[in-house]
Amino acid sequence: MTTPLERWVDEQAKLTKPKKIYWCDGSEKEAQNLIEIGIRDEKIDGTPVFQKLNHTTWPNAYYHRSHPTDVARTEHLTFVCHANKDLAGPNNNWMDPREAKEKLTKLFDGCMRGRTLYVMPYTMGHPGSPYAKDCVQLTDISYVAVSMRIMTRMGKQALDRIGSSDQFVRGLHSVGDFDPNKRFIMHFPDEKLVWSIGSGYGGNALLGKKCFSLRIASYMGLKEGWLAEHMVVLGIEDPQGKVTYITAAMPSACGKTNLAMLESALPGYKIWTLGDDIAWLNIGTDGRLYAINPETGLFGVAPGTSLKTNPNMMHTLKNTKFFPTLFTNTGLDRDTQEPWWEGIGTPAPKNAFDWQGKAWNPSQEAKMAHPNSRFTVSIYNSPTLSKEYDNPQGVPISAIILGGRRTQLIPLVLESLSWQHGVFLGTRAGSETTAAASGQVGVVRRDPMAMIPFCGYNMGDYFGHWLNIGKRLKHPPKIFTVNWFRTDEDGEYIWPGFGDNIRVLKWMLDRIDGRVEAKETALGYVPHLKDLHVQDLKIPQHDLEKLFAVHPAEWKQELENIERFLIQFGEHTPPEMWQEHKDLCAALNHAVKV
Ligand code: SAT
Ligand code: MN
Repeated sequence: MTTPLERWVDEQAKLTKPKKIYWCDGSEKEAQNLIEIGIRDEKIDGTPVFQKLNHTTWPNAYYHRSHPTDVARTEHLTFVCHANKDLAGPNNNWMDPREAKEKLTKLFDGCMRGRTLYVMPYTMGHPGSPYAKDCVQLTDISYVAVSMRIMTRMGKQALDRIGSSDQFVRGLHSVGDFDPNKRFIMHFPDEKLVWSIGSGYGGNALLGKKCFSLRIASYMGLKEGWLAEHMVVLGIEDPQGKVTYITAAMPSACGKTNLAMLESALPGYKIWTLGDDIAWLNIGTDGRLYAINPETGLFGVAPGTSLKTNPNMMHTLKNTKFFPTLFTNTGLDRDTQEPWWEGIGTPAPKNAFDWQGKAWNPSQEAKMAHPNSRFTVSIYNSPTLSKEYDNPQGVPISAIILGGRRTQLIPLVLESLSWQHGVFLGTRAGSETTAAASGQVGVVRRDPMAMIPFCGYNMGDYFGHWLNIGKRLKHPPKIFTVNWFRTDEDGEYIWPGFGDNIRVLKWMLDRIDGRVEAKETALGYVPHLKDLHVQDLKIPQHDLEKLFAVHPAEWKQELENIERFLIQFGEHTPPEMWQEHKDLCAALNHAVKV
């Protein structure tokens, strides 16, 4: 008797026509073999898929150079194929599922000729967790198979869990011929199915990540009463040893990984890492919100990562507990075989390849590492891993941070007046775009809860879902916003960021435990400056004030922009959000008058 999984793999093989089918067991030995295959047999444009790095200085590390057009998520080629366009909403590209299948069937037909089809059973979430989900991804490149071993619980255990069930999330992936005109990432939420072709890049190709754990899972969460969010999960230990757990939503490449592994600038405080990208949030029997991180790896932006900005990550990258560590599209020192990126904290090597494999010329303006070059490393290698990381129930959340990258307008930190007001703070969030997605960098786009590229259904309904979750919580977390990125007249960041962000987290703990009062403003609660532990930072008082300055005139344009954004969702936008918008307009008007 064949199982539903075997039948499905068989059907996909008939379509894609690989030379060979290989079932992954998730072992370290297998990962070593796959890397060997990537070094020896598989190529991208003539370049081996993997190169061994210097194992004296970077133990267990391998280098991967992508196809030059394949360096970031391609949101314009990403579709959410609900039967009905309205369900996908204006926040998603939509295609009729039949049309999408027809289009991609042609592209998948024979695309694995001469290649190996790797079958990867994996679980998102700890296998003992009631919230875990079983999945299978097929791929035709060793880089994706090895990455999935790092990012998910992949292998035999997942296969055993699936057994003869047909309840598993399906993902079919092929790099195709890397042609950007034949690159598509298609989601079929009703079938819990993803089809992705033409890219080997993280968010496009590791289908357990954004495709399943956010787009498909957010839609499952809508129907089942939970939330799948683009959030880090961390514990903050205070000098008394009490650990408070929080989550934080921030768009890609806005410092989530640094926050999740922050090295505290305040003595006595310590951060415990649970996740750097995705949180699944469920309501516990005690009426609190519980978070699990469904992933097991960290897929972080390399440029800017150094012993100064994120020492814990640098230690993680050199840890050998879990094999292997991958570097993608960084620069490469030709003499020492070490990876290099801008902001690593050591001088650029003289004799180096840039991320495209070209001899690097320091006199040119070009960067050696791609701005979205990445490392992939197991979270188990992190020296700050929380002892609660594998807790099947997750951790109880006391605060949710909704962040973004704004050089103007948005204060360093803000506490919401209520859950509903907090949802509005998330809804009205905007952020300047980064290199993590292809397209123009540095323009403000509205990015509610940092989910605009990842919400697998109409975002108007998503706002309503957040409101409903709040109603069901007996002990809702406090909601805060943060913005580390505000600049002064010279365009310099005012706030030092990184390890000093603990000062903002400490204020949140003080608020959660009721130790300090806050000042009510038109935007929400802000700290009394005396309560922000910044005295030793020597930031001039007027600069500190700038971090919280509200200029109602600047807000006029912002409010119009938010209104235009919310209008798009028509009747899906909950009336509560319009009420909050109205209240904010009135509060800012009042602020002008006083
Ligand atoms: O592209 S990924 O989704 O893997 C990383 C990111 O953009 O957050
Ligand atoms: Mn992300």
